[in-house]
Amino acid sequence: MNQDYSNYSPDDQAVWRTLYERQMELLPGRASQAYMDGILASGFPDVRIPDFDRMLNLRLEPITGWRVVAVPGLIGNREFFELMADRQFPATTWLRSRDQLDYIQEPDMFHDTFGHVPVLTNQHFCNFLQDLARIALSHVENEEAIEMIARLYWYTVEFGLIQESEGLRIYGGGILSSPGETVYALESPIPKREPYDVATLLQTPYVIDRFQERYFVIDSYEQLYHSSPEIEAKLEELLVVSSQQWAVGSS
Ligand code: HBI
Ligand code: FE
Repeated sequence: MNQDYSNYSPDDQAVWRTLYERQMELLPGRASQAYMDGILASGFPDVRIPDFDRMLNLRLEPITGWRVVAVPGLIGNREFFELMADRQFPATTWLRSRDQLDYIQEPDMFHDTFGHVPVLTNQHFCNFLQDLARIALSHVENEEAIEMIARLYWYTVEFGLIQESEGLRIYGGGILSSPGETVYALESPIPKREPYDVATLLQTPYVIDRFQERYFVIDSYEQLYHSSPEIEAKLEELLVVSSQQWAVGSS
């Protein structure tokens, strides 16, 4: 599948521009430095819908070797992780409508590209993502394993926070593409904000239809990347425990 750029109507471009300009007002001082650097480096400086091949991939590939590839929408876990193990980030090509500006449940092109792509200019983050995809592929037939990996993915890649020298910042694409949650995630007294912990994340279910109640904070992208071995070990351990419980349960 390819992104057919000529398909975008003037109204699509106008919706994108509204989303882009509103987020670019909010993100300085709230988005991770890696994101703010990545926005420019990955070719977003103007307000048009990004052309995956002519704008994003031309800049992204030389930096971390990653590419954005067009997919029709949510794809199966196997295909999803196979793409990411091959340094290809799946992005939808459809855009939310004007009456969905504030929040949509399924990731659209604004979520996938504006939200996720800029941090793909950070090598440690990319290495973490590729490791996570490889771990997922080695357990891709095990639904419980995939559910635990999806949780860790959710609380990092989608809704992760990072403690930087200037203060608490956002790197999760699900927050960065949502005007409401961008402010809520850093400033609301409601959600809990806890240190990144592999065992906790693998075992913490998540909600998809409202702002998060818990956020997890990393100290650096190196910390994410260096946690890959612990993710693999803890996942294996939890799967053994669960199979033993199952065995006991059914004996
Ligand atoms: N497909 N296109 C797309 N984008 C996603 O973010 C995505 C997906 N399929 C599966 C999925 N995410 C989640 O289940 C992963 O966290 C496993
Ligand atoms: Fe996403």
